[in-house]
Amino acid sequence: MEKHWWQNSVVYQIYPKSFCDTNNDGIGDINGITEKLDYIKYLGADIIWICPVYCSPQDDNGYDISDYYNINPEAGTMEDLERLISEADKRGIKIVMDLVVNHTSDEHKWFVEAKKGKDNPYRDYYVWADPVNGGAPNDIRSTFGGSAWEFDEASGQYYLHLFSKKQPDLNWENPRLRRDIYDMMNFWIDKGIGGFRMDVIEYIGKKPLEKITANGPMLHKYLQEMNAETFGRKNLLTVGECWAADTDIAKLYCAPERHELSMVFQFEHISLRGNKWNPKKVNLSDLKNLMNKWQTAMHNCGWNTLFWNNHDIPRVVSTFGNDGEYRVQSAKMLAVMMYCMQGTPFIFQGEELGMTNAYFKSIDECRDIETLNMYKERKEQGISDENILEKVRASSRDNARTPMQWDSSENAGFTRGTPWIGVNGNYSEINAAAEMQDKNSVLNFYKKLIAMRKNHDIFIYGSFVMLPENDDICAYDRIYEGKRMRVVCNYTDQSVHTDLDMNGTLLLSNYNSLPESTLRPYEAAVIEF
Ligand code: TEU
Ligand code: CA
Repeated sequence: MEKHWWQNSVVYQIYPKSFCDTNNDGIGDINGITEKLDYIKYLGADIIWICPVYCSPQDDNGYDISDYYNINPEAGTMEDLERLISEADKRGIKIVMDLVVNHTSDEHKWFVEAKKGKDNPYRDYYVWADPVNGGAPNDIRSTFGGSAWEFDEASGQYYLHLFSKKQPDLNWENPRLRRDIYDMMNFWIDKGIGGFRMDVIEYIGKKPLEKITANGPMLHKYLQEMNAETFGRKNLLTVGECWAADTDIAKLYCAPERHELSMVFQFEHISLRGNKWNPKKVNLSDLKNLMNKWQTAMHNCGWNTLFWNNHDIPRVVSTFGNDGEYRVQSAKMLAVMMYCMQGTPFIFQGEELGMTNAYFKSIDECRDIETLNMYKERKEQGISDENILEKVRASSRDNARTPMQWDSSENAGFTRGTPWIGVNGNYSEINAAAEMQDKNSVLNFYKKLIAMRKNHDIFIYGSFVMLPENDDICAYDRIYEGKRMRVVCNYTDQSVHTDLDMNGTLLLSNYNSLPESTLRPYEAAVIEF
């Protein structure tokens, strides 16, 4: 397979609203990202994906865009963004922008026009349908609760919204809409960005009246067209968010000869937790099966993303690890297990500090529309506050969205104003300033791990062999040009026995010594043979 710059890169994902606030209005901003570029450089990441900073009424924190060509005033200005791109460039860092084109805000001018009537030229930019038996066209549900169809009094038709009512779905069957999207993408490409992360891109080929949402019949035709019309010859990183992808579907997106995307986010490992609001602890054998499946299936015919966290997912150390006694050890172990595989790592802000879930005490501390809608629905069903809060603590997206913990000063150094969402109470212990000083911190471990990846091609190009260990241990080899690298992880808080050969050179360990036949709790090591 042809080599690409994004294969040996490491991405750092930023949720701008919660990253760093420079004007003390309580909301993180673009200048806050620029201010922290040296921190990202210290960590060793060389790509930054920033969640949406475009004009938006913020019904879904920027995933409801009202103007693709301008920056939301709370986030800053276009000049700020251009400065971020050029300052990042000086440090060898590329900026990947979020592309949200399955839907817009209902305040986008296209939708404002579309609502004016059936013969408005923008009507067909969105998905409209007549009532059926006096009600919604069918029973498709919105991800954020309730019907995905909203009635429009004025025209007597329904419009589709797979997310909130304020996020009407775009109609990709309309070639004029597609042209406008491609022009917008080229506007951003011309600003010198490094690529796009494509929000719920799997929905753009939808056939809602046939109840097809993800993986619709035209999806890949549109992506091939998009590739040809925009980033195709520019050597950018493109990554699609694809909750419904299995390995065969993933290959359709990223097999090189198909000219679609560089890679996709697949969520099978996250989905092992089961029901969103009723998650279970994932057992290692299921996880290992998935790792093996993806690593083997994509080798030489696609490219994987490697991630545990993003802005929609609770903190990995609290879900797959142990955020109590073994917080530091388990955070490091999970990093080794994930980021020594083949693929491009995506590290979500704060993950490199071992930041934990928020343990909200009241629903008033939450801001996320998905969480608040769920709360309201369940309250109406008579379910108790305590019962709902338990679900929120385990699964709310707000777990990932509490402010970045920079230091031990008030509000964790995120803002000197009032933060839009409260800071996690553990910031005096868990913060970047303290971790930079501590050579055994999670942060410095991530830094070492990233440097190790960059220094050994085997992590980028090597093949993958899962070793048949018991279900407390995850062990795999990477093999490349006659060399072998062995990764060994204890997934439990107990000592566990292994007969694995670990007699090689230690490259990385969370106990700072070669493992012995009894692995210590959450012990992880990378050994070169
Ligand atoms: O997420 C897509 C998506 O399906 C998620 O809403 C997911 O199902 C949910 O978060 C699980 O709790 C993307 C963005 O990442 C998310 O932030 C947006 O809210 C959503 O699209 C709509 O744009
Ligand atoms: Ca601000």
